[in-house]
Amino acid sequence: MSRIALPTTIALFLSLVLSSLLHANDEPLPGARELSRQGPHEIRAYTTAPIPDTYRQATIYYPLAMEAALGGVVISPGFTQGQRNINWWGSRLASHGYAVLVLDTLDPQDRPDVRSQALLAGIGILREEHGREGSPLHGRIDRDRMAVMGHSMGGGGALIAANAHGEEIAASIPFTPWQPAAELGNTRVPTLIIAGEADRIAPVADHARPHFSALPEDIPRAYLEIAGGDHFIGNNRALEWHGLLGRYAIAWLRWHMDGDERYSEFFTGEQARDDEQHFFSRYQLLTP
Ligand code: 9J3
Repeated sequence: MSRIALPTTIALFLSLVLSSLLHANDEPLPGARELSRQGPHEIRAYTTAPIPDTYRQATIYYPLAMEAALGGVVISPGFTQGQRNINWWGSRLASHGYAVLVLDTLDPQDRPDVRSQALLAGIGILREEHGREGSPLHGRIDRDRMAVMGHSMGGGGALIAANAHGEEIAASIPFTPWQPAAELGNTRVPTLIIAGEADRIAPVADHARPHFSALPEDIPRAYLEIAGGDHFIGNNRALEWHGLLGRYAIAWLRWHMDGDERYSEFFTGEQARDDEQHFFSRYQLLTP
């Protein structure tokens, strides 16, 4: 061993020890069961944040007491639907430590491109809540960690937003997305697509599967298709899927938005293989 090598080795070892000790989230990795239900944080919600001219109204869910800065998630409902159809995500994600803005579109029939504008405006609102005196989120938001989600045309909106304004977005999770002939080749945002095999409103052959194929090959992306799942597997009434979908969504946010690599385990480990066997008609995880 040269004179340089030993100190270098020691330094490398120490830096590894130190970086693991100083990991952003020094909490132990939860088990699959903990990630499949409400999280440890008590939550609150409010509707008094400013409203941009691209959506009608919104509710912001957040963990009441949490010292770490909060990443944000903005969520759009689908065609003719509203917050009431998808807001279980607000309380679920907030209880796991995110600030979550669930919106109502201006018109319930707004198309995906309008929803993409609403999602981007929601990100702006969450960022501004950080600086707004009197906001429950004053001083609590991490402006660099913002994600988009959406159901159906809202999922189409998430895909469009991530493709057009990826610099604003750290993770994207469209569920049962609807957007014909989506051009997604500019997407730089790690994207998890959640789909239902038996979706008759946004058939996977015309929507979710081509969406996944249209994403560039050099970004992290995952495709999760529930065997026999319909258009509404990610919505409030699909109680039987909340545990599983919540777990994958939270793990995706932790991994790709918060940068906690440990959460890749939830996509590659024994639980994922078990899910694949029992619940998925198709499952792909592609990381460059
Ligand atoms: O947001 C959605 O549920 C889209 C499905 C749909 O009915 O589109 C037809 C125009």
